[in-house]
Amino acid sequence: MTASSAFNTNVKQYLSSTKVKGGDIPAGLQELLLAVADTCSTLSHEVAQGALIGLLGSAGTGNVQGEVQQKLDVIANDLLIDGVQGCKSLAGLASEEMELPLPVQGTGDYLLLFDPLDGSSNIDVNVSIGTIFSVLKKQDPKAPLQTTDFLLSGRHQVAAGYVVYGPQTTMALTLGDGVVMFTLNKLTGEFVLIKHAVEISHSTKEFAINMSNMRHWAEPVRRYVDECLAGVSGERDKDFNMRWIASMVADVHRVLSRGGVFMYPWDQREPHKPGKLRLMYEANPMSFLVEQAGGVSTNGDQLIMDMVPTELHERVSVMLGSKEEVERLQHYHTQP
Ligand code: P6P
Repeated sequence: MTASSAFNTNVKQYLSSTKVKGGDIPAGLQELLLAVADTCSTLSHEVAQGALIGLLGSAGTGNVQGEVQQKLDVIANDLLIDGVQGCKSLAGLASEEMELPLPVQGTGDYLLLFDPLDGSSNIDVNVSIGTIFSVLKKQDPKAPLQTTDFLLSGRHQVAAGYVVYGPQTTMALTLGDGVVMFTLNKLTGEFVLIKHAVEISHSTKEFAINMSNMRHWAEPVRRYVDECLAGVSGERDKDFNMRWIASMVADVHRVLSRGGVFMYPWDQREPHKPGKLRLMYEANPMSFLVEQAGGVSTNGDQLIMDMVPTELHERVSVMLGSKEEVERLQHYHTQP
């Protein structure tokens, strides 16, 4: 059997044949997830062309976050909006790149939230970037769309995932019954199932954080990282390795693939902001994947998926990954 013939289930076949908690995946949700996957397949091709089609560099515009948009940020956002327009159960969508949500059908079962291209500061230096998406169940499918429809905790997600555009283009997906991974066959444009039942090891020797912010961290984070750096001669009795790709999708993909801890905690550079990363379309979908893979995801005080949002673009402190390590971090935060 050749390697390629070992993998012969595409996303459409997976979604139509898989049972989630004993039941079929609703047709409207299958349609939506397929539309997202197809769009990300197209986006993978655009990302790979980069300078060849003039797609590197700034778009010369800013987004609601006050960040300079890269050309590919805008293209990714437009592609995703276009890609899901035909989804009959999609009431509306919200994006990191747009201040307000966008109605699609106006009514319907689902709400889609996404960061169309996360890590875009890495685009021009050819480092992995990605798309993050979250699907919420609309509380009243028949009511016309309102911004407040999106303000649900991460526990209301019915699906979440990311696509990392790296050496392989790989999608991680959860529908609340475990995590699976697909890799894009660039010859056919189809995502093919490569991994079932993804699990994060409970212990790890690898942590990910931007060390240049060390002097700005709160004490619990400082203590945790100092102990990791002390290695076998310190509290932890083991040496640690450090990684920081500055692309959440790539760092979280590594955690899902081989364990580890990813941290972007609150720091005193902008003390009025709870963190850098966004709750609704970065932290929540990643937390859903991490919890479904046996890991933990916290903001230091509570599990991120328990947080009830007050604003669509609110930010959050994020510490996620291997259970034993994140629980240690959580303990350091809640210890007197
Ligand atoms: P820093 C990318 O801009 C992002 O939102 C995440 O993908 C990434 O983890 C983080 O910011 C990197 O931030 O401050 O290290 O550049």
